[in-house]
Amino acid sequence: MTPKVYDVPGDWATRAYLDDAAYQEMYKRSISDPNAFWAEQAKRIDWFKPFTKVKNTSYDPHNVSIRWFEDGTTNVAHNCLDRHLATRGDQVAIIWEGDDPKDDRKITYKELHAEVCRFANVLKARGVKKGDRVTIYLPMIPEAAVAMLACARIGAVHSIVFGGFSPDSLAGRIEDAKSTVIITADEGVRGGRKVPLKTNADAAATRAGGVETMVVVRRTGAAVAMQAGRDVYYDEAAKTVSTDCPCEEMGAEDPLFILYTSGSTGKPKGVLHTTAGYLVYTAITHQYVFDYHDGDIYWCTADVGWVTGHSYIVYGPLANGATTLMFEGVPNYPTNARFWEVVDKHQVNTFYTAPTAIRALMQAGDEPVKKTSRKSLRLLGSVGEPINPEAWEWYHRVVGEDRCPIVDTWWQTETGGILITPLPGATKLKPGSATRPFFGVVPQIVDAAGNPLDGACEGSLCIADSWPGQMRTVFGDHERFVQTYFSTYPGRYFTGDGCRRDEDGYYWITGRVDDVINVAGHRLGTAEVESALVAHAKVSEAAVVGFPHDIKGQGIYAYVTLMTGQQPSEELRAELVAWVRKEIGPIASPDVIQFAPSLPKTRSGKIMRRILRKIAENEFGNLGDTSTLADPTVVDDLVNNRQASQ
Ligand code: 6R9
Repeated sequence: MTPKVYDVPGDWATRAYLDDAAYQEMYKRSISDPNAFWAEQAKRIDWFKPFTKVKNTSYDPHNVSIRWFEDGTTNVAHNCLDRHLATRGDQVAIIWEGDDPKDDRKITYKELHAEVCRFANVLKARGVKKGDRVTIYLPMIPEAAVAMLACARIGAVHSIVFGGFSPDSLAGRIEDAKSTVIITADEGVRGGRKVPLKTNADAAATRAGGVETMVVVRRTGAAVAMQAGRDVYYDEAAKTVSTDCPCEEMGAEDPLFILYTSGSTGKPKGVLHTTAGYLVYTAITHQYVFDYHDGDIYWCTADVGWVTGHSYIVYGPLANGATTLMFEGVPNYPTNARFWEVVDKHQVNTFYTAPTAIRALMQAGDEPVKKTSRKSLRLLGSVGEPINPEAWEWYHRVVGEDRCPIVDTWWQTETGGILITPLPGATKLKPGSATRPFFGVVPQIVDAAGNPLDGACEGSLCIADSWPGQMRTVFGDHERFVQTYFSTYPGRYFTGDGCRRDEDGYYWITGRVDDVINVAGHRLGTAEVESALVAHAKVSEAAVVGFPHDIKGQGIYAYVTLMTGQQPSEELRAELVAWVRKEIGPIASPDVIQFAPSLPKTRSGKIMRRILRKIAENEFGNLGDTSTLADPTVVDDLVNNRQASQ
C-alpha cells in the first residue's frame, strides 16, 4: 500500500525559513563541510572566549571521544537569559499553566533572570560550586526551570529525576551521581492528586546517604518534616540572598547535565551532556523544526524529568528568546478537552506532544476537541515513540483541521536534540514517518553484520558521524558508553532502534531492537522490571517483554516463576504489580503477569525472549525455531496458560 503524502500547505511555503530546495542545499553543506557549517551556526550563541577548533570527534571504539568548540567558553544561563534582557526583558519567557485550570502565571525574561540569580545564590550559600552534581526532583512548576538555569549559571551539573519515580529509583540516581544536594517540593499536583515528593526525597536520602542539603520549594504548603541543618525552604532562603549572581565561565565541554535513561542491561545510565554543542544544537533544531519566529507561543507538553523537557521546554526555546509554556497537569484533567482549552487560553501556535497522549485523546472521541477553537494552532509535533498512521491522521484532521503540518521528530536522550524530522515548510509528510535527517546528521541503516545498506532497505539505525548535541559519555563509566553505543557496529553510533528507508529516502522508525521497551513514550529496560520482580520474596525468576498496547504503544508483560511452595493467585498478582510500582514507579507497573512454572531457556541457560514476545503478542502460530530449547514442552505450557488467561 502506498502511503498518503501530504504536501507543504501554501501558507507554510511562504512563511517558513526553508523550502525544500533550501533544506537540500543546507543539508548538503552541513555534511560536506561540518566544520564550516557548525562554526557558522555557533554564532547563534554568545561566547565569552571564541573557539578556534570546531569538531574534534572520534568513533574509533578504542578511543571514542567527542568534543565540539572545545577551546571556547560560554555560559548556558547567560545565553538563555542575560543576553535577552536588553531586547526582550519584558517579554514573557514562561507561561505556567497549573494542574487546576484556575492556576496560571506569566514570567518575563527579566523576572526569570532575577529568580535564577536568586536560586543560584541560595545554592552558592549552601556551598554548591562548579562541577557539583545537584539532583532535582520537582513537579512541573517554574522553579524546575529556575533550578536548572541556576545550576547552569554557577556551573553545577543538574540531574533531574522525574517526579513519578520511587524513592528507590531516586536513591540510585543520587548515589550514582554522587550528589549531595537535592532540590524538591513539599508536594506535586497532577490530575487533582498530590504526590508526596518531600517524603519520597527523605526516604531516598536515607537510602542513598551523603545528602547534605535539601532545598524545598513550597508548592501546596503541606506540612512536611524538615531536618534541621539539612533542609531549607526555598522561599525563606531566597529572602536572604541578592539577585546579583555573575555567570561562571564554562568551557564548551564542561558538563551541563546528567540525565538517567534505561538501556537493555543493568541500571539506568547517566547520560552526560556538555555546554556549548548541546546549546547550539537545541537552539538550531528548535528554530528550524518548529519554524520558530519571534512572538510565537510554543508549547511542549513533556515533563522536565525527560530529555524532551530539557531540550524543548527549557534550553532550546529560551536560547531562542521564545515564550515557552510549561504545563503542570495531565491531558485528561479535569476533562479530555484540557489540552485544547489551554491552547485557546494562551493562543498557542506550536503544540508538541507524544503519541500516547494523542491515542488516549483519540479514544475519547472528537467532541472534546471540536468544542474548542484551536484557531491559533499552526504546527503540531510528535515525539517519544513511533506514531501509528491512524493516530497521525486523527491528530492532523481533528486537532489540526487539516491545516497544520505534523513534525514527527525522532531522537533520544543520548542525541540531545532532534535528528530525524520533517521541516514544516520543506518536507512533504507521510503519516508514520519521521522523514529526513536534520542538518549534520548522517543516518545509516546496517544489516546484522554491520554492512551499511543502500537505497530502500531495513535494518538497524546507526549515525555515521557526530553532531554537536551528542552525549559525551556515561557519567563515571566511559567504558559503558563505548560498549553500549560504539561496539555493536564499530565506527558508528548505534541507536538501538530498527528502521526502514523507503524509495524516497524517508526514514520509518520501527521500534527498539534491544531489550528496551517504550511504555507511553517512557523508556524502560526489561532488566530493570525483572530485577524489581525477583527482589520480591515469593518470586524466583522473571522475564519481561513488551507487547502492543492500544494507548501506551507498548505494555509490560511479565512472566513470573514463583518460589517452590508459593501458589499463583489474583491477590499475588496484584501484590506484584504494587511491588513494582513501589520499587521503580507507576510507569513500570506490569500490565499482564503470567505465572509460569518455568521459562523457555536455551541449553546454556539463556531465556529466549523472542518466544516470550510472540506469546505476549498472541502470535502462537509463529513461534519460530524452538529446537534449541533445553525443554521445548515449556512453551506449550506457556501458550496454554496465555490462552486460558484471555
Ligand atoms: C526524545 C525521546 C528514545 C527512543 C528512541 C525511539 C523512540 C522517540 C520517536 C521514537 C519513533 C519517533 N522514539 N521519538 N520512535 N518515532 N518520533 O523520546 O528520548 O526517552 O531517550 O527515547 O524513543 O525508540 O530510541 P528517549
